[in-house]
Parts: sequence; structure tokens; C-alpha cells
Amino acid sequence: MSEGVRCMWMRGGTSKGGYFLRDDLPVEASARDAFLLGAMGSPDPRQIDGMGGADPLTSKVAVVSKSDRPGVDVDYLFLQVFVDQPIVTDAQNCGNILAGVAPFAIERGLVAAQDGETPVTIYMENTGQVAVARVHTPGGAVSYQGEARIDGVPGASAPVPIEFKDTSGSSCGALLPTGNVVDVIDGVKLTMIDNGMPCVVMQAADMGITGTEAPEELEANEALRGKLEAIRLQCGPLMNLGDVSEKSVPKMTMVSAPRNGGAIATRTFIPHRCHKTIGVLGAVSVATACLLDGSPAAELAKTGEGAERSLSVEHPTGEMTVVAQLNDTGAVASAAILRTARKLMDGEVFA
Ligand code: NQM
Repeated sequence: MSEGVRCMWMRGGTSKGGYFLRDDLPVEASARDAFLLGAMGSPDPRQIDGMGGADPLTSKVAVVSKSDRPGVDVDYLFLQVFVDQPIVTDAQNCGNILAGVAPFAIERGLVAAQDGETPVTIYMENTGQVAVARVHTPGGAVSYQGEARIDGVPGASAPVPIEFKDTSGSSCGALLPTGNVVDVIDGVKLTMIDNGMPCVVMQAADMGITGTEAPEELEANEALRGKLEAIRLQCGPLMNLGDVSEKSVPKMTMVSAPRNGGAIATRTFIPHRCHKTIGVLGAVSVATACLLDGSPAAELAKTGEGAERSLSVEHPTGEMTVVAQLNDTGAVASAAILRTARKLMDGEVFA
């Protein structure tokens, strides 16, 4: 067993994981990753010998440090620890774990809290982009208590509103890495898009499902999973992501007409398990696809009008609202979402 490493376990949005100060982890990436695999209990489908929750959404890590960048408070590196393979990847960002970064940074003394609310500007190292999160800090201390509710999490907590700017082409170099709103792969019309998270967006009906199925039912559908993975492996290089066989991107979102008054209904594979909700930046990318004339998502979406669009992205356990600001050309210039976070444990973790 390793020496203990200081760590805070937090829920960030609808995900959960370990939050570390960069200085507390091994400097060498291979040593760091070996430590994190041991701490999570990977590879093992049950992660029985570690902290991971046997689900990609609960096998996540945030590495946080004070930033030297002008106008930025902290740098955040997201690491996905695979559950059943010995892989730790920085090839994706995570907007849910991001929700815990600002309170963690205040709690660890990287950012001074103000009385009332503290804005924290975060540089997201995975994609080289910036987000601003606002933390509830009555009396100059982080409070996790409040009345904000997000679908996929029981109860209420303090709100953590997050604003993203310039997320276009975060990992793929362009919003539409193929230059097209629509491509056809294996006979399926789809949009390859990256507005913060590389996603492939296609109509559920074209994949032989209604788009209302429970995640467990979709995960049990071997034919669907095979078809999705075949498409994903072809999309990876086309999206400038290279060979994605050992990467957790692109995410695969199947859309259908909204059922509950929202903008669009979604079922997302991330990429091999079906998300119980939808990722934050995944939702921003899917909402952006809904606003592209002629895309498979736009054919089904109800997107409203005006320079500010509130797009409720329906998912298996509710919805996530993306508030998009459009520029003069109708492109998404910034996006905001509401998350909550909670400190679960502060101590040392062992590998
Ligand atoms: O898209 C899951 C999550 C995510 C990522 C995933 C996320 C995002 O729900 O920004 O939040 O897609 O792997 O935590």
C-alpha cells in the first residue's frame, strides 16, 4: 500500500470523484496514473478494492493548482479513470466535476472567499479554455447548503452557476471538425460537433430506438452498442481525435423529439455506458447542434427565438437547461448552466 495522499472526495453535479492539489500527487504522469488506478480500485468492474463507484461517473479525478495565467484563479486538469481497464485519460474534460473545483479551491486556500458569493475563474487544462463558477460563501466560508436542485441528484444544495466562453472546437479544433453540419456514417445521418465536448449527435429513430428507453435497457441492447461503437471508431479520426478505441470521446448522443416541454430528448453513451443524465459540456454541444440549421438534431428540436436561448435538454432522469447566448451570426458565443456540489470526505487516500 502507498503512503496516504491528501484528497477531498466530492460530488460535482451528477458525478463524483477525488479532488487533489497538484502538489500532493506524483509529478511523473505514469506514477500519478498508477496511484490513481490503485486509489480507485481499477481495473475491476466492481472497483471493490478502491474508492471508485463501479461507474465511469464515479471514477473521476480533478487535479487543481493555483494559476499563473493572467485573470485566472486556478488550473484544473480532469482525469477519467476507466473502471475495467488500466487507463487514465486526460483526453476529455468534465463539466460536472468542474462544479466542485471552485469550492475545493477555496477550501484549500487557493482562492480567498468573499462574503456572500465568490467567483472563481478556472482554466480547464484538458481543452485550454476558461469557465467562471460562482460559489456560495456566506461570511467568507464555503457553504454547500441551499435550495438549488438539479435532476439526477436528490435533495437541494447551494447553487454553483457556471459560465463557459469560447468552448467551440475544444478538443477537435473546430465546432464542426469535418466542416459539415451533416455527415453519413454507416448509413446514419449525424453531426460531429465539439462545443466543449466532442459529441456525435444522431436521431434515435435512425438507431432503431425511440429515445425514451431506460439506460439499462439500452446498455443491454448489444446490437445498438455494436452499431454505436462502429460509428464512433470511424468518427474519431474524422473529428481530429485519432484512434479513439482507448479514449472516452466522442460521446454518442441519440436525440428524439422532446417529451416534457424541453428542447430535445437525449440518450447518451459516454461512450460505452449509457449516461443516467447527460454531461455538462455534452449538453452544451448537443444544444448547439440543435441550433444548426439542417442538422439531425435541429429537425426535432424546439429552440425558441432571440439572442438568448434557454434550451432544456431532456435526459433519462430529468433535464439540464443550457442558457446559450448567440452572436450576430446566430452562433453560440457563451453558455451557462446550473450545477451544485458537495464535500463528502476530506482526508487521505491510499493506493
Ligand atoms: O460533458 C460524463 C459527466 C460527464 C462529463 C461523460 C461532463 C461534461 O456527466 O462536461 O460533465 O460524458 O463522461 O460528468
